[in-house]
Amino acid sequence: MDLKEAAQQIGVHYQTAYQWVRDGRLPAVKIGASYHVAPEAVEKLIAERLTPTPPPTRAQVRDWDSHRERLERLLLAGEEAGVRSQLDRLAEGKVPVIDICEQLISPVLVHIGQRWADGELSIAEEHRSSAIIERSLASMMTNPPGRPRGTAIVTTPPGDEHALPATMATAVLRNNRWITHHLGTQVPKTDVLKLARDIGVDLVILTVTNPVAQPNADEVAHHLEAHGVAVLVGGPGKTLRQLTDLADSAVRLRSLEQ
Ligand code: B12
Repeated sequence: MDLKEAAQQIGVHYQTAYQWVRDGRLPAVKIGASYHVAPEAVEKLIAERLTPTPPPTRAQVRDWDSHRERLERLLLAGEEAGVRSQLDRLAEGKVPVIDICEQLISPVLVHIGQRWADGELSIAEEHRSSAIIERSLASMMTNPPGRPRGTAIVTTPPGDEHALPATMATAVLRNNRWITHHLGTQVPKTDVLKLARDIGVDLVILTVTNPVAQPNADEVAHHLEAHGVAVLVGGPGKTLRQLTDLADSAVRLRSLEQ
């Protein structure tokens, strides 16, 4: 069958199937100007996508409390090198990025936010801490080798300037072998839709931290869903574990529906 038919059977956009041909995941032969795929290769790929991947070996941290205290102290002292080495050492010790985000970075940010709201910390101290975390997260944007679980866009809805939770979502998805297009914050819904279609993503993730932006997130989600794009909307207090579970389920469900 040709690549367009193969993409339809697998339940992905043509561009995604094309990408898989390019990176060798979907064997194909080029006849003239178009690619052709054996039906067995398509069936094998569908079966692979339906099989849950075993969780990687994870290192455990016994004392998150002392890590949190240390991170908060370093952030509030503006000691960026110390923050980097604390986070890098955890990552090099095979602590999963999701644990580093959920057990360490998020609770410390929540605590700093609370201390700012209570008037105990200045805006400058909060901003400096957030900026250090933003730069430190860059080293966690790794894509482990292996078959990608799917392709996603991550952004925030208009009205939500909180970039860090979206960056954490991207880091965790990439670490979970999702091909992730990170758009930063506040992209208009028409532009998200156009990119989602151009790339042929499986999912759009809208991270919401500012509750005021929740209706905007719902509006963007309705717009995308009305055009056949699957969306996951976050919210304050929702976890990265929920995000990865929902993302994997969404792709599995889509494959079953095809
Ligand atoms: C840093 C910060 C900022 C920075 C952001 C910088 C940056 N580069 O991101 C700046 C200065 C821009 C900022 C601005 C504001 N902020 Co602010 N900010 C914070 C702070 C301290 C940390 C935010 C953060 O990263 N949280 C990360 C984690 C901890 O939050 P989380 O919601 O649990 O995130 C998880 C989920 O989102 C999940 N996830 C991600 N994507 C997805 C997707 C799906 C589908 C799922 C299931 C899950 C999921 O993963 C995340 C990580 O675990 C918080 C404190 C806090 N409690 O969060 C305040 C906080 C969010 N901000 C607050 C406020 C009030 C504001 C401002 C209105 C302040 C002002 N007067 O200007 C503005 C709003 C700007 C706007 N229009 O959005 C309040 C919100 C209060 C409320 N509930 O209404 C908070 C809670 C502070 C407080 N204690 O009062 N802020």
